Amino acid sequence: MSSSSSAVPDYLGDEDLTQETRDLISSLPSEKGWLVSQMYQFQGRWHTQALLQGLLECQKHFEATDSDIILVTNPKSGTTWLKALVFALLNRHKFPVSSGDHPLLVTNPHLLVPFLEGVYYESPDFDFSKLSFPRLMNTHIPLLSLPETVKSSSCKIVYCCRNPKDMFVSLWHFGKKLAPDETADYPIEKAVEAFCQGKFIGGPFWDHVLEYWYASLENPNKVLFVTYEELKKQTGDTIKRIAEFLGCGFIGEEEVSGIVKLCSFESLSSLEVNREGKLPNGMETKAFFRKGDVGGWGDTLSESLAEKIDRTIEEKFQGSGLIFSR
Ligand code: PAP
Repeated sequence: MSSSSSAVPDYLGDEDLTQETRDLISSLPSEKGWLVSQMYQFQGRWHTQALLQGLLECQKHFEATDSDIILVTNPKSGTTWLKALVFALLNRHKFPVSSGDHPLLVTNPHLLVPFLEGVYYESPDFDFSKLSFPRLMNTHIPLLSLPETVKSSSCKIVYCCRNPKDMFVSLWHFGKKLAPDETADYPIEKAVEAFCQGKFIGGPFWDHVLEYWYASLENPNKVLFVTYEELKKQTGDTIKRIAEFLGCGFIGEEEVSGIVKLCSFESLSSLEVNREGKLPNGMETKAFFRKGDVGGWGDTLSESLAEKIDRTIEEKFQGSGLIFSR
């Protein structure tokens, strides 16, 4: 499958839509979006047409097994990092983190952990049953749209959430890098407005986060909720929480610090594969590594835009017990 430009991934395009998807989207509410020309509302959430097709295929065909592990995020909330951490954790006996030939040293995390709806769109023939067990996969699919077997099986979900201002800013820069021509004339004020109305890729942001948040409270053996910020502040302790949740057995302090080091922003972003590599869809791997910090939104958002996001977030998360720093 071809990309619409050399850098834009297929799943932001619309070149390979099936007739079934075209028929469906013609009946869905649609909005002109930032980064993608058109977004469609399906089961209450806004999707790009390609990822919507991936989601529909995933709903139809994906069969979860009890040992599966699914990493869930909103885009730009720590997906790449979480993939690296959990891959290193699960494979620590097969690939000791201190060994000089660890797969993460030569392979981008996105190639080690398949992205469900992206794969169902870009490579519909991909055989998930061939993955080694326990299978590790990731998705941005909202809880209510997950394939039935993900909900009915005993598979585990690790959800990572990020401060919305940092997440928005990360996506903003990602989009600009990926599609400079398409995004050049789009004012950030308009993008913030759309984000706060929930009419943004994957949005509403708060619905995505809150449904997994409440699921983690109701069913803590099924869903573990972590944040990018706690991963930053207490990486080792958060890895131990994830390991315990996944039933990984004993994990020594040295192994934990080896994983922290191997998967750190500094380490991953300096590897050749993540500086100069490309994913099969043509995306440059360096697009997944920018600053990797907490609270860096200030260099992109004016005070009034930050205030607008803060007000929205406070209103939407009120009473949930989830609090984001201002
Ligand atoms: P995705 O959802 O498209 O896969 P994702 O990996 O969630 O993207 O987001 C990329 C963000 O994670 C970037 O944040 P920034 O724009 O604010 O800098 C990227 O720098 C950050 N990131 C990637 N790898 C790491 C890492 N190992 N540690 C910390 N942050 C990281």
